Amino acid sequence: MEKKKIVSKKEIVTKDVTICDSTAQMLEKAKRDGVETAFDRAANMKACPIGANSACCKHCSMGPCRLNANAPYDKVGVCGATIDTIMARNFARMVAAGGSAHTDHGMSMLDLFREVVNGKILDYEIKDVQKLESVAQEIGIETEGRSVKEIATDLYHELERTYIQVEGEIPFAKRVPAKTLETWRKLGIVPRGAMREIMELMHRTHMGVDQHYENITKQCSRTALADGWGGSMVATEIADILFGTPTPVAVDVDMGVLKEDQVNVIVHGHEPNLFESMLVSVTDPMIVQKAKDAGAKGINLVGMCCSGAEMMVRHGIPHAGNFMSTETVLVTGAVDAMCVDVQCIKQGLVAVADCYKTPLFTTNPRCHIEGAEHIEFHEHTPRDCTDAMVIKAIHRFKNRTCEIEIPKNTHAGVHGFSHEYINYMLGGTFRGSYTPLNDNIINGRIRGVAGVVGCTNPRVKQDWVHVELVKELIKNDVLVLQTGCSQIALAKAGLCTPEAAHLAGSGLKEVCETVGMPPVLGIGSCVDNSRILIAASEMVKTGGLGESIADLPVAGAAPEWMSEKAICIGQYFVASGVYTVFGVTFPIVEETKFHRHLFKGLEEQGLGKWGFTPDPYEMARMMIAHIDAKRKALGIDKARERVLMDMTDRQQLSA
Ligand code: NFS
Ligand code: SF4
Repeated sequence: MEKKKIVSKKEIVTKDVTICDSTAQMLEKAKRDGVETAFDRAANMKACPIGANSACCKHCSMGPCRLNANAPYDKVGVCGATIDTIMARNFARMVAAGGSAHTDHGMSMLDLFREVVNGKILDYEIKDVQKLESVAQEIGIETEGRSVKEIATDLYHELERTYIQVEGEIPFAKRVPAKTLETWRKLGIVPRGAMREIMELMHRTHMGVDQHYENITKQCSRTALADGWGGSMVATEIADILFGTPTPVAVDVDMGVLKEDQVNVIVHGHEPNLFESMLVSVTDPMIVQKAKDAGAKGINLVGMCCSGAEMMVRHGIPHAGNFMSTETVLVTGAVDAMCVDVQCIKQGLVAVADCYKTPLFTTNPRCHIEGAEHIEFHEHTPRDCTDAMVIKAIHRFKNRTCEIEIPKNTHAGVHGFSHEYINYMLGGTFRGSYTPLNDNIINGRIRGVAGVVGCTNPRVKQDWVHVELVKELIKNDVLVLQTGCSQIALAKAGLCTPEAAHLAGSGLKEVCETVGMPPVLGIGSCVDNSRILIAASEMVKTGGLGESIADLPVAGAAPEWMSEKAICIGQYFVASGVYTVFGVTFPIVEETKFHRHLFKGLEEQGLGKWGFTPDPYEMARMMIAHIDAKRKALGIDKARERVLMDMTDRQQLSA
């Protein structure tokens, strides 16, 4: 293996940067091998404090203008823009970029769906007809006595509006609880098509256009909602229709899923079409034979990041790790190919892959990386790309030269709790229902529901904030729903098993044991956060917990966020009515008008609000306090006291 010179000066202490044993082990090996990762770079790259506050503007060449937290509040840019305008514009552009990523992903799914329905793509098919029909019915498409093709054609045209519609409300606005929708209408933030909203947001944040932070925030919400209830939701629903709706499945997570005697192929990224085709390639008997001829026992397909999470919940494909483990997994030397598509792909992968002679393939026309080999993926002929990558992986296996060290850690867990399954699991009859969930919230066994989601980030100890936060929440009877890299963090900590119920408070524990479910329900990828929105809507519609999403005893968190997508997700949860707390850092100066607007003003308008703390225990406290306040407003706070008293009484009796 070729040594690369480390340019970084400050050495990292592995136990300080991650609680993932495998990642730590590989960071030690990386040190020995002279390989640098984002952990090293984070230690040696001081974050710019002005940028961290979004207090700089480079929207025109009269600047760039730098204001900062310590400058007088009335200091303005050359054009006169205030710090509130500058922060709001920067924040808005994060929402626009993040929303674009999800909606473009959703649009790719819709393109694929159209070509499948037209019969132009034959390698994919509609796998879940029941889901097709239920989604169609929900948005007013007649299904009775009609063929799959007719329904699918109508559904395609209807969902296309999510992106290109110039006027009117997006189709999934029909899923929004009436009172929440009424608030959006009053504020003028019901999304039209995503393309229009993103375009308008970019226009309004241009130099010399929208210069009122409140008005910018409105378009921010509208754009974010076009993602949550639009782009992301379409991505999820179409993926379910084409590839199947997830149901609970036992899966192994962590780097121990790599196998020394097999050809290891990792798919990392976001869009499931590539991964689905790869699944077919690695099970093709002719290709498997080629692997055996090369001396391998077989081909081992493994996922990472969000596409990994999607394949894990849908097909039980093992998952090797989250965002901050994508470089370190290559340090094992055991990866024979890493195949990526879009989003969260660190450019740093190229250098690490190069050190271990692991081929790194880009596949999407939107994402080339200098130094990586590009084999373009075409949905009309998907196998051309995925077969070629596997063949190259087999070649690499045969010619492995570097030392291989695979951390021996795997964690079995149950994942794949789609909102449909939660319905069924708790309903327990032919007809699923959210009534038992609502009942358990009303009677206080479950205090509330939290969505804990999002990235990992080398600015904080990997996985630690996620794990500590979730442990606190379940200990306090808060049921946790999870997606993305956060879900992988908790899976590695062993919390995605029914046995983890013993870590839950007495009420939640009782529910988990009765149903046989973990206290932490893994749902899938980041676009699958839309499933959490749907679950929240169902809770409102089921009754007893208020009239809008803002009334529910729920809260959200992205404790180790890093991407613009995360900001967009946060904003769509907030605009939907959810208190959403972020960790790491928050890109806004405190005690400014814009900060007050996000953290308080939006709630006064009937939406949710933002919160921030890097500390997991404080985060849990803030979320639980919010849940308790909502319980009180609903008049169900007393019920919980009774349940807890019952519990103590019972314990006293049995003592
Ligand atoms: Ni979502 Fe962050 Fe990326 Fe997925 Fe992971 S880093 S915002 S969780 S892989 S998108
Ligand atoms: Fe400076 Fe205004 Fe130009 Fe921004 S838009 S760089 S604040 S002059």
